[in-house]
Amino acid sequence: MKYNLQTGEFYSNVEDVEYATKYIKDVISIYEKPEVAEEVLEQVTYEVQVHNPHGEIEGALQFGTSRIKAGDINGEFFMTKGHMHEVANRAEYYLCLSGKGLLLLMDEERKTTAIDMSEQSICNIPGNVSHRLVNIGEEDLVVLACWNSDAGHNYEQIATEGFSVRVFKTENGYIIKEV
Ligand code: PAN
Ligand code: ZN
Repeated sequence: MKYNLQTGEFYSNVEDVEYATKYIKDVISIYEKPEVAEEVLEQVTYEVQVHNPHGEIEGALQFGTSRIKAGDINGEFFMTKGHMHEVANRAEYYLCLSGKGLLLLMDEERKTTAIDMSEQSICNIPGNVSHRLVNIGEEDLVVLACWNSDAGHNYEQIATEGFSVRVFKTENGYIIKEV
C-alpha cells in the first residue's frame, strides 16, 4: 500500500482502510445557528480515512487522513465534531498536508488553545484534551493523524457542552469568540 503525501489518500492495494463521510445533516447540531436550507444538509462537510490493520489492540497504532471542506454555517466555519478519546489519556499527532485551519485544543478546565494549521504544521495532542479541526481557508483542510488503535472517540461531552470558543468568518479572515 502507498500513501500520497500531497493528497492524503491511501492508494495501491488499499487494505484495512476505513472511509467515513460526514454530511452537514450529521453534524448540524454542533453549530451555534443551525438553521440552513434543506439542500445544504445534504452537502459533504468532511471525510476521514483510517488505516487500522490490528483492531483496537492496546499498544497498536492507526494512521489516517481528515479532509475538511471549506465553507460555513451562518458564518461559523466548517469543523469536525470534536472529541476526547474514550481512553482519555491517549495522545495523537496531527500533521497538516494542505489548507488553512485551526486546531482547537480544550483541556479539562475548558481552557481552549487555537493552533494554526497550514502545510507542514505538526502538533502533538496530549491525552485528556478535546480536539477539533476548523477550516478557516478557501480550500480543503487536509490533516494526517496517527494515534493509538485503542483510543476510541468520546463525543458525549462535546455534544452536550461544546468547546469554549467558536470560530467565525469575518471580512478579513476569522475571529475566535468565547462562548
Ligand atoms: C481524527 C478525527 C477526525 C474527525 O481522526 O476523528 O478528524 O473528527 P471527529 O472524530 O471529531 O468527527 C482523530 O482525532 N482521531 O482520534
Ligand atoms: Zn482524536
